[in-house]
Amino acid sequence: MRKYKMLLAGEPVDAASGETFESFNPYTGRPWALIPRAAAEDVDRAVAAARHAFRSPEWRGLTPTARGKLLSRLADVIAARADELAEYETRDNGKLILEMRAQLRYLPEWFRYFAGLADKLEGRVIPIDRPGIFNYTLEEPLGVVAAIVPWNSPLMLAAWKMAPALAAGNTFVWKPSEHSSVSALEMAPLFAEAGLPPGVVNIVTGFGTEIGDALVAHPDVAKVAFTGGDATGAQVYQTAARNIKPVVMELGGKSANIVFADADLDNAVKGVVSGIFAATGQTCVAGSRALVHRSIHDEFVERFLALARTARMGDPLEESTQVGPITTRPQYDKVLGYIDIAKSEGARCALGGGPAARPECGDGWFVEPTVFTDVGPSMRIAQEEVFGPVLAVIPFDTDDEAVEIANGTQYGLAAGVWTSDVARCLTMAQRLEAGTVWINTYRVSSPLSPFGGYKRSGFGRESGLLAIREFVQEKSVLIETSGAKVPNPFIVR
Ligand code: TXE
Repeated sequence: MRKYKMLLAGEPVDAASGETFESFNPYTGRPWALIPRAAAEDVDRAVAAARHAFRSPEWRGLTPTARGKLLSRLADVIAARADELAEYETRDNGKLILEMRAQLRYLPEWFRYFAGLADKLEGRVIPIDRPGIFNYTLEEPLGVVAAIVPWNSPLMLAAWKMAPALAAGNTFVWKPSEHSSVSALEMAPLFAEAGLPPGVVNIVTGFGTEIGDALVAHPDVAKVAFTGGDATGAQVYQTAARNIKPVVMELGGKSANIVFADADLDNAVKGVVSGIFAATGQTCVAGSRALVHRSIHDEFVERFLALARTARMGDPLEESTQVGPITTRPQYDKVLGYIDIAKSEGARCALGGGPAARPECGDGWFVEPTVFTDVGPSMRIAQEEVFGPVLAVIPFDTDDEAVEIANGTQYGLAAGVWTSDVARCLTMAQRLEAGTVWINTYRVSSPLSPFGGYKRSGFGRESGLLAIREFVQEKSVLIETSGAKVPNPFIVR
């Protein structure tokens, strides 16, 4: 068993209590690493380290250009370790090595992109309507940013928060998921290697239910960046509200992949398969509802099932594996629970529908790729986030009906559209209530492109030019330049 330490003030440390917990390999269902089990006092230590670093000349004294260079160096250091980090992620969360490798090789781009923005926070000169007053603004960092991250893409979802927060001059306390802390702790030494001063990034590990509140409520945490489920998001939001604290949050979804009669069916089938079975459906943007035009419904389903049946399950470290295990035991139970709910609601199970009892799946937490047809838009399987390899197929007759069904959930993270009609591309992009609309493609992301939710999927944006604005505050400076005497001091000017 590998035993890990947290990162506080640049030092590898145990939890103050000395307690640890086990991290599981979802492919074997067995523990493989020991992670420090932090408590509130460890959160205090982490925030104090970040607060100290925020005020230190080593960090605050850097020019934004120098800060950007440090982030570029961090990108290089991560790039050199990308494959190694990917392997740790696969062992810890069971996602395919091919996917994690691609993700980790691309991850440095987030640091490079925001490194480039570090010295472009320019402030403004305001042509103020008060004679004799010179008014300008400063774009200042907030202070300590706390990031709470889930298990499905541990390093990527952390990087989406860390890169803009550091570029803007904040310091960082990172709480990975208790289900996937290993890659964060493996990354811990890289910050010093890149030349970041100690305490700029701190990692505190443990259970959300034990340290989440302490972190979110901590008076020295200036902002919380959260990705996770909406129920947890609501708790985080409440705690933040009680402490008058801003948050940015991404809370998952129930994304619709809409296939029109004029779509290139081959592409659409592959796109919808990838939307739901890639990452074993454990992605916030999973296209978990396929809305299919009635005229092509049967042909689409037939071709979809034919392709889905070929999915090779097994060891996620094998490059030939196409569908891996579910990351956590509770999530495995949740997915199977939703399969039962769908059956009891009257949906027709056209594929899968239970645990995968294949020899290549060993003792891991595997669920068969599952497809339900005859799904009504108001069924729970069509409304609630499953976060697993379970697709609900819903037929539609008109564009209006497709839009109504697609928009008819509380979520609004992403949507996919498959059509060859340019006018339809444009109108659907406009009418869909989702933070991202993919047209004739799915799951493309980039540091340059804003990402975030509409409705219950969250608020604020990660990636893209404006993401750095989540981590700055604007200060307005007003200077009297005319030399005029202060007029009547009892009247506000
Ligand atoms: O996520 P949680 P879980 C959805 C998905 C899944 C469900 C639950 O539907 O089935 O959420 O997954 C920390 N205060 N998504 O339980 O609980 C926790 O330690 C502060 C969608 O894994 O949201 C972890 O670091 N923090 C999602 C992080 O919150 C708390 C990705 C996320 O955990 C806390 C993952 C508390 N009270 C799951 N309780 C997406 N948007 O992509 C827990 N945490």
